[in-house]
Amino acid sequence: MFSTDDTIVAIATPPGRGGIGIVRLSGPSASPIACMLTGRPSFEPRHATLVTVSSAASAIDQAIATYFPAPNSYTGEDVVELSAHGSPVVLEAIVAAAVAAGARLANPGEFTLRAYLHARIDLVQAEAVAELIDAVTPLQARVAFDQLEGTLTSRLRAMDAALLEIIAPLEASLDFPEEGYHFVAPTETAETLGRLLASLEALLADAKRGRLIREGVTAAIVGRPNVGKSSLFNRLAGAARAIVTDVPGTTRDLLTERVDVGGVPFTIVDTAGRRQLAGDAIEEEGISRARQAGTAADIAILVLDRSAALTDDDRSLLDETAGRPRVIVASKSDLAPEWDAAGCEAIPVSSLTDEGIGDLRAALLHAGGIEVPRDRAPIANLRHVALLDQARAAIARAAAAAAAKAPEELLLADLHEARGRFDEITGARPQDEVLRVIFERFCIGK
Ligand SMILES: Nc1nc2c(ncn2[C@@H]2O[C@H](COP(=O)(O)OP(=O)(O)OP(=O)(O)O)[C@@H](O)[C@H]2O)c(=O)[nH]1
Ligand SMILES: [Mg+2]
Repeated sequence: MFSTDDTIVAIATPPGRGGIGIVRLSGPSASPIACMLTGRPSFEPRHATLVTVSSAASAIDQAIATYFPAPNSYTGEDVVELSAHGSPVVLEAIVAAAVAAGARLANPGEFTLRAYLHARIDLVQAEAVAELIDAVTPLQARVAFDQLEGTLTSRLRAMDAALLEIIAPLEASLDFPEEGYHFVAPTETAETLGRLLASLEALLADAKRGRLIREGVTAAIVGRPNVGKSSLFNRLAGAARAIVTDVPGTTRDLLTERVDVGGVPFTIVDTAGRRQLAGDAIEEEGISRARQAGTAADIAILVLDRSAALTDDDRSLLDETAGRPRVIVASKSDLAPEWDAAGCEAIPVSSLTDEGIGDLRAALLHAGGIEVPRDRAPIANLRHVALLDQARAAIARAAAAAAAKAPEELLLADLHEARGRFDEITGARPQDEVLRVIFERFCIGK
């Protein structure tokens, strides 16, 4: 399934037109094939060379060829990149000419897979490449880049080294029982395991934040009619997406917009104003959808008009949203207040002057359980979280066994299991099925 002895080719730049488009060749024949396409005898390593790319039939385009000999290339194999004009027709013709010259079309993620198989990167870094390419906010990109730089890998390596230090004397005492080298310091072992457990738990606690950064948060704006929900929605969206009028019951359909709140992708939903008595069947349907959206969202943004006295509708919404993640907005804060926002921990916000919008964004991050990011990037990958959790459970068992002065064999089984999970994360013990699932997520040319 994972052969690396042939030469693969693909367009490495996104579909569509652009100034430049890149065709990438990787494998033992990358350089001979590029020579055939360009009529050159050879390429100087890592030198930009102006070439004319031709098929057997005719010239295709002028391009810049760069040759990266193995092992110092992205894949660890011989790689040639041809930067041609960014026209799909031109790039496809170059790929076809390379295939005619003996290359094979690359599968999705195959360049990165080869980088992994040639130990240029580990599995965590390969996954980070996909996540970096897919990132939609700068924070997502930073988290992915951190993984690419090997942050998680080096933390795992440190924990693995600590495990090995515990394992070595245990194994020795098993091998030489007559030497009396018996499980020397169970208390010390239990303490070291306790410290390891704590750092694993810290990593896992961060993972929730990581998941939200990766997958985003949905926040529904709810409130009775005319309190300024759509105005707030437009403010957060940075565009006049929703219709705003002074007629109560303006919004009927649900409107959604993706916005970047402190680097986290939020999906904000504008909903119909909620009231007991709807004006017509359309509004009634809108209210029913608003109720569903309010319940389904991760966070409710409850808007209460501060320039008007609170009503029964407001109070029933306060009850309805209590006990779940919510942010209360005291809207129209540019007008004279009718009630005290501090009394119900509401954030005074004006969609007219922008007052309080920054506070609202911070409150959204807080309600979503995502504090302003610290310097340490969290793990955002579910595969990593699941394996780390199994490692944590194994180390917890070993720590308990050490504390109870259990036999070496018992501890060793759990400690080896924990190391096995670390190895699975970094791909030191690859499984074809895992690799297939990971690399399928890539697009072709990556
Ligand atoms: N002074 C002031 N007026 C506002 C503010 N926000 C909204 N309004 C006005 O309040 C009225 C209702 O605004 P909308 O945003 O349509 O309110 P809504 O909650 O979406 O209303 P429905 O869709 O009918 O439920 C409009 O006349 C807005 O101009 C604000 O911050 N300050
Ligand atoms: Mg509205």
